[in-house]
Amino acid sequence: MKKKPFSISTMFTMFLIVFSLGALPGTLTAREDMIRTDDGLSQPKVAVDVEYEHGLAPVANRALTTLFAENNGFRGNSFDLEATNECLVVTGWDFNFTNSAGVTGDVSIYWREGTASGFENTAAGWNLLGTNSVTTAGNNLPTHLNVGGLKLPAGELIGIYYYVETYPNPRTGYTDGGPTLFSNADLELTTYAGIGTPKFGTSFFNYRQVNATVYYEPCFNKEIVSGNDFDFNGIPDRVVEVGTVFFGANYIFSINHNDPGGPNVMIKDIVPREWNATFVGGSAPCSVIRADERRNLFSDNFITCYPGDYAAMFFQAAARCGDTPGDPTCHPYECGAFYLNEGAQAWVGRALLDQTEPLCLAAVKDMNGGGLDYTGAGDEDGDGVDDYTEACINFTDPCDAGSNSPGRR
Ligand SMILES: [Ca+2]
Ligand SMILES: [Ca+2]
Ligand SMILES: [Ca+2]
Ligand SMILES: [Ca+2]
Repeated sequence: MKKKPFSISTMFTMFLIVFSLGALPGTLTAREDMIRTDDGLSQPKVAVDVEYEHGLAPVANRALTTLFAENNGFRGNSFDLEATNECLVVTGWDFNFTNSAGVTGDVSIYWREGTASGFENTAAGWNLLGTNSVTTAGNNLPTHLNVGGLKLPAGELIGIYYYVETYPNPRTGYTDGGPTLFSNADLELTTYAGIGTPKFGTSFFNYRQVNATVYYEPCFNKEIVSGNDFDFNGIPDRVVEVGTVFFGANYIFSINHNDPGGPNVMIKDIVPREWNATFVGGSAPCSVIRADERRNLFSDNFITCYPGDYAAMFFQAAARCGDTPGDPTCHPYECGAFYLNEGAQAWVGRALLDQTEPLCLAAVKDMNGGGLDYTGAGDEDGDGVDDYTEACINFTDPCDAGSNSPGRR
């Protein structure tokens, strides 16, 4: 199973952000009368004083915006994307077109492995993500391009190149300068060139900052949404104390599956019998066959879901440790990884496509006094590696500085 560092707290924060994407009003101010542009289409810059809002077009997606303040323009732009923590799927884009509202035209978007910079003048290595028509919203306003399905594996640089096929209807607006890095907790965007005519020709302009919003969601992951919060910081704890009867907790976890254009899949997951698992909502039909200890028909809770292109599914797992006193699933008894359950799996037909990380807590003891750091950032054994990384990522003992022996798994 592939292991990678990830941050439950970060993901949880982003979860909240999903539901708080609101309108962010801004004001565009007047500029000089005429500006010489890359395509020679100097436009009289009449004074603009427009109240605008962005964040309106998308729904419950996560998003990263550069800027919407063009002073130049032509066919398109090149830029790079990198998902910093976890695999993401781009679900759509906004770009800036300098035309007045209501102009229609076609825009193509390409991607490549590695940076876009320096590859604007060759078609080699570029893949067409899609071509779609847009209807302009007006200059310095976001115009949506409904082309999605681009996967951004964590830590991999993906170059982007977009091109207006029907220029000057519409005409891309961009901003001189760069390269500029824009980022949030999930995603980094580095601006590069303005694109001229023809496609992948020698007419490109360094540097020009793309005016864009990128909308995205997690690829396929499972994460704790709520659970024990012994440090009252509003974030589910990533640490549990060894020797405590710590459950009695209700955990809610989510499974996201986003693969637009991919095959229809079935999601399978298993929650151990020591929990009562229930489906508590989401955008995909799911069923849970619950463990029934009394009749002993099933040894575990079996979860199956049938997501479409985009789905977020939520489950509650309520420990029933009182039924099974002494069960190690409910009572972490030594330091190391403590799994709530294993990873979810995506299936198509009989083939396993993908698997999420298991839900892992770091079981630790208070070795250095002062109690535990429930965020996982503590270092009880003082070996320089934090408790969560040791237990859940490196599989070393978070309570032993002197050896690399694995903790409990
Ligand atoms: Ca907490
Ligand atoms: Ca401590
Ligand atoms: Ca440590
Ligand atoms: Ca250690």
